[in-house]
Amino acid sequence: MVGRPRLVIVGAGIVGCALADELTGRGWTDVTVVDQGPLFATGGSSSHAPGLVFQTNPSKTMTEFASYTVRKYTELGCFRQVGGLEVATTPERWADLGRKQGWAESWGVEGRLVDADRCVELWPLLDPGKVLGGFHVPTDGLAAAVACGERQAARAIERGARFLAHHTVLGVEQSGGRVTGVAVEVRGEGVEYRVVPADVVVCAAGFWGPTVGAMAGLTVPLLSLAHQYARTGPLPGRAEAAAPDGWPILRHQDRDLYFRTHGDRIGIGSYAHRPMPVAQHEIGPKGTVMPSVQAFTEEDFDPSWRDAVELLPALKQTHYEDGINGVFSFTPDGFPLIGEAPHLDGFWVAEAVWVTHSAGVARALAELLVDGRSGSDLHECDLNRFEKAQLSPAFIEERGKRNFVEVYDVIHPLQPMESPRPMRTSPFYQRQRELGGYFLEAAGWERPQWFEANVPLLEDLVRRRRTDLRDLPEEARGMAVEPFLGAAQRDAWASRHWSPVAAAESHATREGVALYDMTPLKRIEVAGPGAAAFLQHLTTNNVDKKPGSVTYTLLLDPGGGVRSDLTVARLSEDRFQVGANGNLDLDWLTRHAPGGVQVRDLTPGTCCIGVWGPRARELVQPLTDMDLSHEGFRYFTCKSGYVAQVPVLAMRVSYVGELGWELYTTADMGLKLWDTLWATGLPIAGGRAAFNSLRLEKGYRLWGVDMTPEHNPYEAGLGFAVRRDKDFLGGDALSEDITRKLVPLLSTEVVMGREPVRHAGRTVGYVTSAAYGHTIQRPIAYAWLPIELSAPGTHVDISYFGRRVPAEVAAEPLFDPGMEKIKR
Ligand code: FAD
Ligand code: THG
Repeated sequence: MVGRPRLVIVGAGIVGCALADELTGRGWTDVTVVDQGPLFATGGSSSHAPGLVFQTNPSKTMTEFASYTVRKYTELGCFRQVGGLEVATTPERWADLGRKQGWAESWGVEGRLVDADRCVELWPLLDPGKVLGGFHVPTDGLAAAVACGERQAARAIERGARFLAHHTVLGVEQSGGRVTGVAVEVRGEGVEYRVVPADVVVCAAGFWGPTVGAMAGLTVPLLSLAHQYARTGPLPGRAEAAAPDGWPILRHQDRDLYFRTHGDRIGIGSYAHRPMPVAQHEIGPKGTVMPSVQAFTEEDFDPSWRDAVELLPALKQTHYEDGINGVFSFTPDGFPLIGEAPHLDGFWVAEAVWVTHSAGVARALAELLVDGRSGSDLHECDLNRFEKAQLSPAFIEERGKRNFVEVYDVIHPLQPMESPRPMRTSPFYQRQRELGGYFLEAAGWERPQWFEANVPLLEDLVRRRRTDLRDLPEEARGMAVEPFLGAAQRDAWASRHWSPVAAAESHATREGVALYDMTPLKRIEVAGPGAAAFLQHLTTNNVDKKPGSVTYTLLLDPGGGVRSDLTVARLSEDRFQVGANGNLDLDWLTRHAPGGVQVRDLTPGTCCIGVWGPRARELVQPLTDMDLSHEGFRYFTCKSGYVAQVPVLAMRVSYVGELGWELYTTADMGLKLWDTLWATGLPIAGGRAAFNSLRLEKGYRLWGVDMTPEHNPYEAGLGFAVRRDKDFLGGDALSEDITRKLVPLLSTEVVMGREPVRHAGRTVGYVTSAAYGHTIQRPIAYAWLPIELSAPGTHVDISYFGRRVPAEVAAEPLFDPGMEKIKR
């Protein structure tokens, strides 16, 4: 954008105000914020939020958003750092608080596990007999949402921004695929209509987002839900003197409750009630003072009141008063929505943002607008992360409700939502069911973790192992089996959604041949006369090779951060098939494609089987005329042909690090392909648990987990995919001078990811992916560490549920460094 663009922000809630401040602070001062309500208690969610800010979140980005919000609002004087306390009343929650402490430590928030006595010291009304312990974060606290909005607005106004009350946006003006302004209704003496011109419009309309989005033809995937909040009458026993600012904000997640003090009263919020969706057209009639407040339904609150009294017996002395059913936004996955409309340039959203993350989100969006990139990794929050199949009103409603219900649940990192499922199924789904597949979900796809049909393989593996150990006494033999399977190195938590069958599938892949359903892998066609030049400009490696070539390459953002890693297969002079990581890649390619280059999502209409293992050639060669010899079909090349009756595109690529091919065909022929390969009697079916173990042994990164836009290719160990002798997006910003590195750790226990890594008592990094390496017989954890601690042999500790797990940096790859298994 040249010069100073004219911006209109729709909504003067805490998000709109924070954004006006962040933008004007970066020199974009031509900012107009319009709100249908009065300023600054506009009637939106911010007007009612009790403003609790708990910073700790499984997501690094969300935690950083919250920490920035705390810092900023503390400076602005609208935040009280009373601390945050989460109490456990069940052993499961108590254990989970240990996990939470790990996230806080990984993401740089100071927090401690405290015993029941300390909990009662912090919150004297707690029943000491109920509480097992707590997690205390001294820097958490209370944001006065309206005041924070107002103070940020004041700074923005000083720099030239305008805030217009009683301006209701009724339409989004556009021309030639670009936004040009908003049409507003102005209510003053009378009613007036006019257009506010703009180069950029940001929708920060809170739970009205879907309505404003619709004016621009955009689906804003959030559901407005009512949530209950009430205050007690005065409590004589509240010791003001001890904590003049109030006691810490308190969570009782085992009962879906949170608490704060309001002077001598206690505020109680509940997520325990039934989901109460509010349709967009039911939102408080225009002109009502507080559209975000619905009538309080006591019968929904009563069970929560009883739970509150049980935790805080002193509440018996009083009752609840002035309750509300307050409305705010829930998205299908709980993350906010940040980004630009795919089809309308200049129309942005900052939606479904809590007070907790408001300043952080605003900063990130301001960076995106002004610099073209944010210092934060926004992939979890990107507006365009959802698949088309995840944008139906029915899906948004069902997942929004599930997120409300699960908001305080202990959620395992692999645990999918229960409904709506199944959504997307590959053509092999029927067969996978018949094989006893244990399904989890990703991007809407049902993905088998392992197959119960492989239990005999497991039994066979155990028999072989016992035979290998026949010289040992019987007792020792028994003891040696569990560790061999990677079962003894995991606790009950790491054993969830896992089975030792994965060990058998993993060994069968390394020794025989296995079929892996790669259908969920995003496939994008890039075609047209400028396709080669376009991909050459957008990615880091040289993709302008002969038709039939396949190249591993990276997408970078303008700051050199890794946006994705891709395989680019050149099918013909002007046609490429890109193997990608998700919808964000489709969005990125579509957005950057010049006229004449078509970008198309092939995923739903096609499918893919990875046929991998030393016997892959023996399996496929008899079924095809394609020459599958090592010389006839080189590593990282592709060919079109037939496998029996099935037309396929075959790509000699393997994310598990074995000989083999990815075989692509159209959805209609998918089942035929599976059955044809299966009928040979050679392969087994492999699931994602084995897959993940195999790829970690090879050191193949998983984008979004191992590396994100926060990291450059050299830090991520992907410098080999960068060609410095060509021009590409993000290349100018790249530096090989690095201070941190992604490295493999070998440890004694299987961890899950996101755990802090310590060295000499100091937190030095965090784990990304982890698995048991069945071939190398060691638990593997990839981790980010400072460069001075990245040398193989360095000893560190992983903190797992507060327990110290010793680990050692290893050289990579951990398996087949000479590539002998792949290139033969
Ligand atoms: P809003 O504050 O709703 O602002 C959106 C603005 O857009 C409104 O002012 C509205 O008038 C305006 N607008 C909409 N449509 C138009 C239009 N067509 N034209 C012009 N203007 C328009 N979060 C926490 O972090 N901690 C908590 O403890 C917490 N507790 C909560 C308790 C309750 C009872 C509720 C209701 C919410 C709570 N939240 C909490 C959530 C939090 O309040 C919201 O997520 C946050 O305030 C949203 O801010 P916003 O600026 O996006 O939306
Ligand atoms: N298959 C295909 N496309 C993909 C993936 C895939 N795109 C997204 C994601 N997975 C990309 N990730 C990888 C990671 C590693 C490799 C392939 C895809 C890989 N790397 C080799 C190595 O690092 O040794 C070869 C690299 C090279 O020769 O340049 O195989 O699974 N279609």
